[in-house]
Parts: sequence; C-alpha cells; structure tokens
Amino acid sequence: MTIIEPTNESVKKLAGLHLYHGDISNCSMRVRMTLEEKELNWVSHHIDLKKKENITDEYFGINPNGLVPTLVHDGVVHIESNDIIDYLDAAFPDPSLRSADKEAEMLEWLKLSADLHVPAIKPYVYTKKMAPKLKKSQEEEAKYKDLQKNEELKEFHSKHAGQNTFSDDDIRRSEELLSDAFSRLEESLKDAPWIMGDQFSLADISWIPINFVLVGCGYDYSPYPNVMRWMASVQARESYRKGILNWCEDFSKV
Ligand SMILES: N[C@@H](CCC(=O)N[C@@H](CS)C(=O)NCC(=O)O)C(=O)O
Repeated sequence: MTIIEPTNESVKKLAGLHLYHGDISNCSMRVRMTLEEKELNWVSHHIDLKKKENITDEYFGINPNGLVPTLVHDGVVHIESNDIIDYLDAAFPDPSLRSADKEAEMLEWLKLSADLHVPAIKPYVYTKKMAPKLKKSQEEEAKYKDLQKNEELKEFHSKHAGQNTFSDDDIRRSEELLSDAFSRLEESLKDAPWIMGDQFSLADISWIPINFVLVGCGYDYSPYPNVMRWMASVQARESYRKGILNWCEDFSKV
C-alpha cells in the first residue's frame, strides 16, 4: 500500500472513490479495470497527458511524482497502480481478484510489472510512439524540472527532452527485459486460462494494459501463442471494454 500525505489538501475532503487517471495510460487502465471488475462507483478526474495536465502545482500536490493514476478513497491518497489494485481488492473483496493459495506468486507478477515500467515499458512506448506526442515546450520543461523531485523520472524524461533520443543500449535493454518477461508469461499460461491458473486475478489485470499498449506500438507477440490466446480471453471481459476500450479504443491510433 502506498499512501501519501498530499500537499494539495483539497483532496482530503473527497468522499468515495476518486480516480485521477489518463485515457492512454496503461497504469490507469489497470485501476479502471479493477474498479469495473468490482462494479464500484467512482468519480473520474481525467488528466490529459498530451496536454501536460499532470505538470501543474495542483497535480504534483496530489501525486508527488506527477504521474497517473492516483486514487483518493475517502480523502486518503493512494499512488502506484499495482499497489492501488491490491488495495482495492482488499478493501472491496467481492468478487475476489486473488487466488488465496497463490497470493505471494500473484504479488510477484504485480511487482514485475511495476519494476519493468521505467526500464522496459516506458522506453519502448516512448521510442516507438509517444516521445514526439508528449514532447514538452521549453516552458513545460522548465516547469517539470521545477516540480519533479524523483531522480529516476528526471533522468528518464531528460532522455527525450529537446533533441535528445533514447540510446541504442536503452532500447536493447528494454527489449531484452520485455522478451524475458513474455517468455515467463508464456510458460505460466501454457496449461492455464489465466496467469494464476483457473482464477482470473490481479496478475491478469496488471499485465493486460502492458500488452494493449505494446500491441499498439507494433510489438511482435507471434513468439508467444499462449500470451496471444490469453489476451483474447481478457479482451472478452466487460471490464476490458469499460476500463480500457471506452477510454482508448486503439493505442496504435493515439
Ligand atoms: N509506477 C507508477 C507509474 C505511473 C506512470 O508512469 N504513469 C504514466 C502513464 S502510464 C504517466 O503518468 N506518465 C507521465 C509522465 O511520465 O510524466 C504506477 O504504476 O502508478
């Protein structure tokens, strides 16, 4: 659970579930899907990343990294999408999205998806697609440098600032990490419909948005037939339509 004390105190007054999220953000997708699986009522606060609506004093006062998503539940601020979905499943256990006997293994899948975000997923998505679309003006760069205190994120964003581009090493590393992860996913789905076996769980919800955006970036899944079959099964769920497609129909067109 990652709870933070907001400097933007206005959010402490919010009752119920409020989600600050982005339509095209894979991290937001996993939280929206979890909310939809549980049929929870939530209030949407959409943050348009292309318009840099995250780079404001108000938003950094809610999420100190300036990232989406942020969940505010009865005035308590939760950040980190994989922690948020774990929190939601514990706070609203019906229907349960974890296999009780394999909880530690399931949380490992959430951790892997979180750990790969900056070294693998972000560089791949920015290089193949998003860097030009999310380019900051000089004014936005200055504002970002002023607000952002997280060194890993500062370093990441400096790599595509101005005329900069990600290095070949960055891309190679990202592709290696992704292929390791998908080989593991392929193996775990060999004889099972879902990542944790017979039970659809937070592990599936954590990973499907990654696949959704990578497909939109042209990632080749043909070496992973079990992963492709699993993707088709997740796509048939109502929560996928409501939590992902209703906000972002096709990542290749973003
Ligand atoms: N570890 C964070 C990562 C969140 C994240 O990187 N969100 C992206 C969208 S998926 C974002 O806000 N990007 C804007 C930026 O990097 O400034 C989480 O899982 O919530």
